[in-house]
Amino acid sequence: MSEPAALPALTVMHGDVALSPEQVRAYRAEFERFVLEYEFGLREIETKIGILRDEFLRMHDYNPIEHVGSRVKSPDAIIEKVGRKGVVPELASIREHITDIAGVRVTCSFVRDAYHLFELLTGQDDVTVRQVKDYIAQPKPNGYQSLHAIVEVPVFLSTGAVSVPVEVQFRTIAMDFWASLEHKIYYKYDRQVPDDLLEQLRAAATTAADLDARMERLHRRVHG
Ligand code: 0O2
Repeated sequence: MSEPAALPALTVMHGDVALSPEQVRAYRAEFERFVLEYEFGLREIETKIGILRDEFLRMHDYNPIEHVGSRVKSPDAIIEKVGRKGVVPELASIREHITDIAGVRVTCSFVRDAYHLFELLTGQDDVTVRQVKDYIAQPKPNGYQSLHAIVEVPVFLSTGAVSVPVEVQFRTIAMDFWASLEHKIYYKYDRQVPDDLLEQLRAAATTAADLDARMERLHRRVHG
């Protein structure tokens, strides 16, 4: 009996179907374009936040923003979320249902600044608010606090305008400190955090909120 013919080295399987190198290249180009739109959406939002920060600094001699960070979700994280949320694994469906592929985090000095920046950004004519989750007014059961907005911003490409969703998180330094530690603990214990640690995290979130309130009172007393 003769040996079966070896598959060409570049054959890639998509389900039960073998893809040709051209098809693989086309998929890759489509995915690159998909991610690129989110990178451009991030840039638009970052520019808007940067302009607000510079205006505050130059005209009011006050900087309400401590730090701005941004990221496009990694392909692995997108795939994980697609599986977890039961989204159809096709680009059009992912585009519709996964709204935090582009994310900007704005860390502010005070709670009041977080809300103020949220109002200033979401009040802009070319920014459409798709969803708001106010975890400052209503913290998550684990203590997590932050103000989340999914906004859509137009990006003008050579092929025309596309509306790109970007998740913007507004929080204080204390909230950010808490969230980054909680995130590390969550992954260290592979999402099964022991009860006593969960309790301590909740207590720490309350302490962080107290600190925010106290610092804001001090600030108001000094600056009005
Ligand atoms: P990363 O690494 O920041 O991208 P879900 O994503 O299913 O939890 P949903 O409804 O899609 O929830 O969005 P939600 O609740 O607005 O949360 C999205 C993001 O907020 C998360 O993104 C985190 O960045 C942050 N976040 C929400 N809850 C918590 C929390 O309890 N602890 C911490 N540390 N961060 C939180 P990703 O994709 O999970 O992570």
